[in-house]
Amino acid sequence: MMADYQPADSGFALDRDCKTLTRHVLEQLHSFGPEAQDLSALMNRIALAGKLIARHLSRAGLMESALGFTGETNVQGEAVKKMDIYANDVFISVFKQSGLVCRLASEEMDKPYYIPENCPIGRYTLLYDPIDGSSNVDINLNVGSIFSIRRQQGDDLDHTGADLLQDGHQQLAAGYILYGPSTVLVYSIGRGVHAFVLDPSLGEFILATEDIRVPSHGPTYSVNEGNFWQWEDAIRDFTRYVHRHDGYSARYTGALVADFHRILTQGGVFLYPGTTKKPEGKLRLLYETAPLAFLIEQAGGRASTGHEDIMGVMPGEIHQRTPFIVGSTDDVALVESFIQDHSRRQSTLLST
Ligand code: AHM
Ligand code: MG
Repeated sequence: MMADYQPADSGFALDRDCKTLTRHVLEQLHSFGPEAQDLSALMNRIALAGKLIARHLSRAGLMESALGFTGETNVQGEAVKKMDIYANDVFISVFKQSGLVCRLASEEMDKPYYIPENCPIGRYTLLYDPIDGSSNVDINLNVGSIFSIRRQQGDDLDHTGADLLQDGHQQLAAGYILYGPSTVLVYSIGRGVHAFVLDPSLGEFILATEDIRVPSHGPTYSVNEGNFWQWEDAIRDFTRYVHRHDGYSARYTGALVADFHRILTQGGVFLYPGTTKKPEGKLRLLYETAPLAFLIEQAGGRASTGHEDIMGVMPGEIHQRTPFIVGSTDDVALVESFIQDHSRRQSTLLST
């Protein structure tokens, strides 16, 4: 009689249990029902966009017309890079044939982009920042893509996306893709935060870390100190505090996704506060700060404007910006304590 087959414990065996993104999403939802199938298909499409963008980035220095500026400015008045447009269009084209998403909204487009053929069935909206940290693109440093999925509420007949003016709790899922030494996809559907690494030889995102928890305190503070004299006193006092206390290190890459990834995995705090030129800061609520707030809360951390939780902020318009303080609970609380102290002192001064 033949013995039962035993897989060899050798070079032929898999390095690890190769759990793909699709399988992970379905397992998370404990269901093969329509919503679970939709979310899994949505994540699959986002992964495809990530692979296409990663491939383009890896060869950009060898291609004509992949790097540099287009000469246009976007709705925010920022100079647009060719890579911003490439990545924006990649997301549109992968969702065009999906039947899942009726519209996409990104910081590169004035108004949401409609895919009319999907609208009768596709009741989801994808909000995204196609290339976050685009100043890094031309010098071969880290960049990312940020995404968030919301259910479409109503018909949005005038196509302005007015139903998107709701707080971060309306997000069904959020995440980012970090284009670094390896391409990493981090996502949450409200059941923890999970990281996948792209195995280029398989063309698949494979589970690397499940249920990431951000430490309650970490050594990193991440902020553009070039803006020091444009900040309010409270933020200046916070940075003076970390300069004078042992155990803090400054790390700032110029790409939010990269800086956030460090904080998510090792703890600490990232800040982009308001400045005299931009009192609401630089980062956009719907495409950047609300998705990352969703993730950090799922990982046990916090995201705040300094006065309220980011998840509770109601946007007044789709491209609204917010000050952003995100990371470990203790470190976010420390920044907030400086802001609250200053507010208290100001109101005492005003009342005397
Ligand atoms: P972008 O999405 O247009 O690239 O802008 C967002 C980026 C973030 O990735 C980063 O944290 C920040 O802008 C850097 O801005 P600054 O150069 O003002 O520090
Ligand atoms: Mg951008």
